[in-house]
Amino acid sequence: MKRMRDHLPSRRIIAVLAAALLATGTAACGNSDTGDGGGKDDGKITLGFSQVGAESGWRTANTTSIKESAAAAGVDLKFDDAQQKQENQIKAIRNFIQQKVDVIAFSPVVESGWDTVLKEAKDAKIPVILTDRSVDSADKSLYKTFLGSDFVKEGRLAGEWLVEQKKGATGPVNIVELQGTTGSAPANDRKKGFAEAIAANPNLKIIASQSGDFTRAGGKQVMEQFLKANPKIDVLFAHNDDMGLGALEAITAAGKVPGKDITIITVDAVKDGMQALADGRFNFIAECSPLLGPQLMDLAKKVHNGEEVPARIETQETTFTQEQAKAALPERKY
Ligand code: GZL
Repeated sequence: MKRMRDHLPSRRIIAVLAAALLATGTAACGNSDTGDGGGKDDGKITLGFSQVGAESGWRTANTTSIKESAAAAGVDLKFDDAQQKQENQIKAIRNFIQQKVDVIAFSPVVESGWDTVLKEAKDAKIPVILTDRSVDSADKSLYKTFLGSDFVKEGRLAGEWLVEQKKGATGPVNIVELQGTTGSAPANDRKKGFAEAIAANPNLKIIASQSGDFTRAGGKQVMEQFLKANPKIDVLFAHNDDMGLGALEAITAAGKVPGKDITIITVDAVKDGMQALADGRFNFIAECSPLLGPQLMDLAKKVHNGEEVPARIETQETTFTQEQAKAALPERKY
């Protein structure tokens, strides 16, 4: 049988070849979503972010920083709020893998239980960035970097201030502690740093310590229990402003004067906490900055491009007394 092409005029052959090339070209373009993430050909990177939740003023400020920075950096942000549940974060990360995002970032609600899903991201060749909170995975290859605070230092600064304030104490100084979310890096580390610092003065004793889950409601509820069970409370150390603000309601309802009858030390320095400090209802705050967005976007682009980044990037923070809060309040961004 004569082969077809022997009968086609040369113009036809060129048209057939052109159509074939075009089809191949289109197919190649359509398959560009080759698991190298995004599948976008507009040069924008796609970042999947799993947020802890919306439990505190700090978290709200952190979410705002991330969303505004993504928009400013031209990063296509896929944002998920896990409502403080680890299973929701794991689900979100799996969705990001399915969607073949370019980079995954998240703030792990608790330290443990991440190796399996982080291995899935690694197998999918999607780099992961930890922000704000860290994980206790032994395998450091499961993520590219950690961006956030030194929580042990925050706890230590809080404790050192108290040691200085109470160095003249002759009798026991009874401390109650409102811990953050059980199992979370900030709760574990702030507790550790504070306890190490107050060991310098044997009069300083933690007589009760319980989680208020970083929320105002939790802080109020647990402080009510502390007040019922302990007639003499001299100091409250709350792992964040929000639990301290909730505790204020319980302290006042118990007929005590916050900032005077009970010295109150917190962490974060969000606007409402700084206002309580300036008003004399709090006594000292160790700052924890939520403004991680700009650095996160820069890191996301770098890891997507395969650039080397430091294993750990710590935010610069300070502390505030009542006088310092009064001076700083007008400039506070969050
Ligand atoms: C700390 C952050 C903590 C804040 C809380 O980096 O993870 O979680 O201190 C927030 O206010 O809920």
